[in-house]
Amino acid sequence: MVRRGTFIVFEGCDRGGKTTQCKKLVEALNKKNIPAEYMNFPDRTTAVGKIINDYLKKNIELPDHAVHLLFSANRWELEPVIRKKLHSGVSLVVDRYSYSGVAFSAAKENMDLQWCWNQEEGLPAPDAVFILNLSESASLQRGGFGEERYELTDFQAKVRSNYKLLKDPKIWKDIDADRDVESVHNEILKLFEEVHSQAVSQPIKTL
Ligand code: DGP
Ligand code: NA
Ligand code: NA
Repeated sequence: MVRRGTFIVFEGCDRGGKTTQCKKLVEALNKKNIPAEYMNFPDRTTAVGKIINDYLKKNIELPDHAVHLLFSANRWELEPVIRKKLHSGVSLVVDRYSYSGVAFSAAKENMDLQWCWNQEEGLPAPDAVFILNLSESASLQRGGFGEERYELTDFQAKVRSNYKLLKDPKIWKDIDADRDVESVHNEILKLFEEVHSQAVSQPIKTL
């Protein structure tokens, strides 16, 4: 019998080094002959993802509820792929997921956190969420934000406080992202090994 893969999600505010750390983890696992793949949300390459990209680049405007449903649909359209890969024994290292989704969407006025979360219910649940915590001072040192929607200091502060509301202590691992890339990577690798040894013998849960 093939042992299922482990499902890891990386979360955190923008500029915390999520993408770098995801890619380094996948590389390190593949070197150890642990099959692992990188996935990224929003996946801007799908039909829904193209609309999301236009929205983030401010080419189009959309009502906030509709935007959340699009981001959520983007996760749902890849749900069968996530399940299939995990069942085939591939571990997934996923750059943002429902926690980002809800933290960002609910940071807007008139958007209810529970309503946002309801759209995510039933998606495969990760075995662990690695949250890269970047202090505000370290964040400022990492250079300016880009031009995309949401890349504003006040908005990111709201996102940060929303993450705290979504924290599930059983699977949530806080990681200090103020340190250098290699130190953060080494901690992540250790955490992965702990989670992986448990996860492979357990069924995939749902959100
Ligand atoms: P990235 O390509 O990782 O920089 O992500 C693009 C942006 O999309 C980032 O600012 C976070 C945001 N985002 C991710 N998921 C959702 C969601 O479900 N809803 C909203 N409103 N924003 C999201
Ligand atoms: Na991403
Ligand atoms: Na809100």
